[in-house]
This record gives sequence, structure tokens and C-alpha cells, in this order.
Amino acid sequence: MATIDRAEVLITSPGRNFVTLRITTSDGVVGLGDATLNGRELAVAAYLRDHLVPLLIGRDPARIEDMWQYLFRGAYWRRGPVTMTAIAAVDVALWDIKGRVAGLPLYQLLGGRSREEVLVYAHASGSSVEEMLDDVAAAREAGYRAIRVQCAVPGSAGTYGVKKNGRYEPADHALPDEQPWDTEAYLQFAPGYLAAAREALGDGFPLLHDVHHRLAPLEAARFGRSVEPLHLFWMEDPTPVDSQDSFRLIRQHTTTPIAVGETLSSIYDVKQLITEQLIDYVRTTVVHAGGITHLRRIFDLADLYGVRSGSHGASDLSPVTQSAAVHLDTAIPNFGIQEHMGYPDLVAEVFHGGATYAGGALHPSEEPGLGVTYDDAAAARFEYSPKYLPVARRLDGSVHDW
Ligand code: KDG
Ligand code: MG
Repeated sequence: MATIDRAEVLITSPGRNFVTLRITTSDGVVGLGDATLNGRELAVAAYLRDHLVPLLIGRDPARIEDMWQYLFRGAYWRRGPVTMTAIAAVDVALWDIKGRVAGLPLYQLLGGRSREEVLVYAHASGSSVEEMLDDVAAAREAGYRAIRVQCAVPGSAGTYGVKKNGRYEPADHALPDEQPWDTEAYLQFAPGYLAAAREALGDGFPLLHDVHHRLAPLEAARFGRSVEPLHLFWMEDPTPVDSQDSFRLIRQHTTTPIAVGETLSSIYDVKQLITEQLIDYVRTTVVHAGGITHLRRIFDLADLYGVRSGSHGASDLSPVTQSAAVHLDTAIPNFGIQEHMGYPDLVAEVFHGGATYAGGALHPSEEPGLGVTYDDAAAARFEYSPKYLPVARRLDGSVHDW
């Protein structure tokens, strides 16, 4: 029996910070898992290095489910993004190894293809409505068949979701940038620019919007109602998800579809949302929700209630996660859509292979396992430096949800 010989925690910053776990077996098979938690990277790196790596050495890499249970139940302290990201890194690396040993791409191990392609949505944004419409046109030109639209709210400098110099990278300060937020200004402004985007795209084109946890439940209900005639594909994170019951109130008032889950890390965090059919798309992702093993369990639960997947795919999820996500998206019955944000150019120097974009869709690698390799020499050129997500403050100076 092959055993786990080595597990290395690799940190690099090719345009943004990434943490990667690399597991090597006694047969020399190598598997990769993403362990990046934006703005809290070193907490996961320490959790892996100090607490999980010593538990892995000498164990059977083929026993993925048992390893998952061992790390989750065995810790006594359960759940939370740091724990679940660390467990995900181990889980995905072991799935990668299983695929490489079998000589099969990961989606084949997950049951094979359910679809020919993974539909993705692009990001279009602007600091003005004109700039946003130009970006919408550029995304269409690039072949995207679904587009998420965000526009800077007058008076809310640094509005989330808006690109700077052609890229959106919110974790870009050595200490958190503090940004003003005016909810009423947003509520008055956003429906108008979304209407302009709808007019440009035409009826039926999938148009998405991220509210990014900024509204109270009743404000979210008002927003959802006000954009109902635009038939959004979804409004994302309309209110903070700490309390799953809040979504009942939103649901009672609007038929605008709801997507939630990018900050959530376990099936228990989405259980009520799914079983009470309070959402339409669950956005939990491989890296932050316990890996392939746990995310598949979430998607299976979602399928029972007619909820589809819509996984988070921002640039803080490494190409290892993107590849794993596209394999899972290819295999599950209840796929909805996949976010596709792209990476800084330097990222391709460190991570080779993985999913490929063509014609508005992502396609899984046909290489065994995930199909991603890690270039140590390139990685060594990009030193880690702390980068934080911003913090939002209301007009009276108090802290708001970012
Ligand atoms: O790390 C935080 C980002 O991933 C998040 O702000 C991006 O909301 C986001 C999205 O929908 O991609
Ligand atoms: Mg989001």
C-alpha cells in the first residue's frame, strides 16, 4: 500500500496571495489542494503545517472519505472557514492523487459527464454607467453568455465589485482600506443601472448582480421587488447570511432568484436555506467548504430541494480550486452556473494546466486528476505580503458588512 510520505504548505504571490498543499505518496504520486482564505492566508497555512500535516504522514492516500471524517470529527472543534479550508486542501489533494493513480480526469471519478460544458458568468463593471456598459459589451465580445454587472455608487468610493485598471482585486492593502457605504444611495441607484444593462443585453440574456451582504432583510426585499421586471438570473448575497431565517422575509416579498453561500463552509450553514427553499443557487465552493467530498454532499442535499449550484470563482480561489470546481460542475446533475473572474497574468507562471475557457464556458482538463501542476521555481519569485479585504463604514462612521 502506498502511504503519504510528504505534505508541503506552499505560499506564493504571483499578483495575489495563494496557499497550496502538495501531498506526495511513497510511490511518488503528487496531488495539489488549494488552501487560500483571502486575507487570513497564514492562519490556514499554520493550521495545516502545525496540526494536519503531522496527522497525514504514513496514512493511506486512497481513503479519502475516512480522512475527511478523521480530520472533521477527529478535531472535536468543528466547522469554520479556517478548519474547512484546511480540510478542503487535504481532500482535493487526495482526489487529485486518486485521479492520477487511476489515469482518469477527476470528473470521471465523480460519475462522468452530466454536461458538455460548464456555463460561466463574467464580471462587467464601471465607475460610471457608460464605463459599465462598455465593459458589458467587452464581455459579450469575449463570448460570455452570462454577465454579472456592478457599478460604483455615487458617494460610496471604492464600491465592491468595480474593477480598477481592468481587474477586480479587493484585497489590495497591507491593512484594511476603510470605505464609505450609503445604503439608500445604492437602493436608489442600482435598479437604474441594472435596467440599462438589461436594455443593452436584451431580454433573456442571463444578467446577474452581487449585493455583497449590504442590505437588511427588508431592504433586500425592496431591492428584489424593484428589479423584478428585469428578470435577473440572480441577486447574490442580498443580506448577511449569519441568520438563515432572514431569507424567509426576503422570499415572502420577491420572486427575484437568490444566490448565497460564498462565505459559508459547511452543510449546516446552508441546511435551512436549502430545505426551506429560501434560495435558488448555493454558492459554496470547493476550497472553503471542505473540498470535493463535502461540497458534493451539499449539492446532493440542494438537488433534493430544486436548488442548483452557482459556485464562487473569484481570483482568490486558485487555479487548483477552479479546476476542481469545473470537474465537479461537469459531473453533478444540479449544476446552475459557475463564476469566472480570471487571474492576474503572472498566475499562469506558477500554476500550469487546469480548466480552459472557450466560448462562454469552462472545460475540465482531460489530464489525470485535476490536471494542474505547480512550478516551484516560478513560485519562489513571488514573495508573500499581507493583503486585506476592505472594511465598510456607514455614513455615521459605524462598521457595516463588507
Ligand atoms: O475574497 C472575497 C471575494 O472573493 C469576494 O468579494 C468576491 O463577492 C465576490 C464574488 O462574488 O466573486
Ligand atoms: Mg459575491
